[in-house]
Amino acid sequence: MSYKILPVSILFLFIFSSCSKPKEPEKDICDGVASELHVIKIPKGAGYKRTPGTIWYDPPIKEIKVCDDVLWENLDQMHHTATSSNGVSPSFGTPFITPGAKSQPKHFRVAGEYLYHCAPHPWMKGKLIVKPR
Ligand SMILES: [Cu+2]
Repeated sequence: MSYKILPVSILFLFIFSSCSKPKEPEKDICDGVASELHVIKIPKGAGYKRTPGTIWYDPPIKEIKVCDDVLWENLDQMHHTATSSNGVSPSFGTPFITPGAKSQPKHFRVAGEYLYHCAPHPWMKGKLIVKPR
């Protein structure tokens, strides 16, 4: 009797072992990439000045590359954020950055233009341009 069961069980073992083979982990597009960390400063007094042309984020337009990180440093005496504007995808946002503090780095993996502003002071505007590598 076992001579009939053995080939069948071997067949099942074969099928199951080929099914449950662990998949190769997907390679992260940023693995091995020499990415950079960029710092954008929020100048002192930025929150009060609504006039166009004011530098709210320094630099106001920052060019980076895919896989780079950006953090914001708040040199002002008010709380600020860097929050992606409507329609920006993928969206991003920092929590409130307290005076003198830095945000956690944000990681950018998709090329494109990212307009952002400060949530409590929407006249404060900045732009990131993420270039492909
Ligand atoms: Cu603000």
